[in-house]
Amino acid sequence: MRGHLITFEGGEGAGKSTQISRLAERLEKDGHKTLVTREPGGSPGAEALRHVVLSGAAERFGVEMEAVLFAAARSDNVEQVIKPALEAGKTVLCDRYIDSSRVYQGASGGVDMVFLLAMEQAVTEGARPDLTLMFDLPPEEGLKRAAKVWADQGPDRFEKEDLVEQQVRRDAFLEIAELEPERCVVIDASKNLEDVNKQVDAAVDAYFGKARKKALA
Ligand code: Z5A
Repeated sequence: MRGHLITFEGGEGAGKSTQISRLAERLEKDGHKTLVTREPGGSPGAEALRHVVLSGAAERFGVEMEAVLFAAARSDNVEQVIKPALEAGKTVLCDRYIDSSRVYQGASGGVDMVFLLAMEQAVTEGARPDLTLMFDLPPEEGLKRAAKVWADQGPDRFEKEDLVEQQVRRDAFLEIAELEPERCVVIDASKNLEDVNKQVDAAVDAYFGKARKKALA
């Protein structure tokens, strides 16, 4: 029995991490064995690469090199963490995944999409997202929220970029959601916490409802 892979995508400060923790708690209470992971990172090998890509240490080697490093980190997380959890029937909640590469390295970084999708296909074999929640928020608001978090550690390599770049990314996430409506649900992340909780719960409940029907058919 394969478990379920739910990914959380969107711009900075959109509330993905907040919602993942809350949803994980709720799903556990409902009896789902749940595993939370993140990208870049998740497995020990991928966490080692996280520092390299987010510190900007690889920036001078070019966007293709960064794209390959993100894919290498994903490959390790998929093999060491995500696939074993799915094979054990767990629900995996992943903070960023393939759409972040398509958006940050592809739409905004300019890396060739054919190259990116080939790497994506190679490293996610058997671990394609079943449901993707796209957290949509005007970049100005996302940066305001994220700035509170940066007070401690400062912005990372990608958070330093300007609002025009952030808007390109917002549009690119929304375009993916439009092109792949069977797996993507857009969450209006500008709403208050209670409202966002409700949107996330509704999307996840609808997904599990459909999955149950499919399993019985
Ligand atoms: N990246 C890439 O380029 N290619 C890839 O393939 C992958 C990633 C996988 C990872 O960043 C970076 O890597 C990311 C893209 C790149 N860079 N950027 N930018 P990360 O993991 O360090 O951080 P992040 O994913 O961008 O998350 P974030 O900035 O921490 O935001 P968040 O998780 O979406 O938000 P949050 O931490 O839950 O909330 C932010 C604040 O807002 C916090 O104070 C909350 O209490 C508050 N909040 C949350 N919800 C609300 C609502 N509804 N109202 C008001 N305030 C709220």
